[in-house]
Amino acid sequence: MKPTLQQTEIAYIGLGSNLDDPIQQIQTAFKGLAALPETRTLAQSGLYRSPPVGPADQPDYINAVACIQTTLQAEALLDALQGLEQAHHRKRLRHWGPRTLDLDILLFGEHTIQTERLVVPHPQLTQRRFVLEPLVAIAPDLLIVGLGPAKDLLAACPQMDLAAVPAAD
Ligand code: ROI
Repeated sequence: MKPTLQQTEIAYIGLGSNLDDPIQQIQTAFKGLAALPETRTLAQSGLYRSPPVGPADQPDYINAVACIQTTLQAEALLDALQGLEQAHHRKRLRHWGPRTLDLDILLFGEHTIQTERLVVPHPQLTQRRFVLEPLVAIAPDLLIVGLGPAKDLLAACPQMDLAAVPAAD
């Protein structure tokens, strides 16, 4: 029998951290993403700092977005991301509280997914400027399934205090 051809997908991953040297956490996570099996990184955004959405009594967050190409299925990618979070000794002290590393599948090709473990496109995508800004920075012409141009979502997204972190040289 012929082997089935592996479906390749373009996925966008949101990265966030506000504990244990967040800038370092995100930079290491970028490397971890690039090293995932069946996966290569196509683009990674700069880093952005923002105050917490949700409970205010926690440190500022560092956020970024990566664009990857993968032949992993969505749930296998989720497993791999959760493995990376654990490798960063993920601490999540409470719901909507501080965390060492958060890796979210924002988009997985043009798929809409709704399982117990995974909802894609990410349900908070349209509300979160700290996700949309880095996303549009690396994919200015992106069309999001069911939602429209990413640029339009960014224009409609509530303002927040979001600052680009200067690249280290
Ligand atoms: N707030 C910001 N600014 N960035 C995040 O990544 C982030 N992640 C979260 C909550 C607690 C909702 N707030 C956040 O999970």
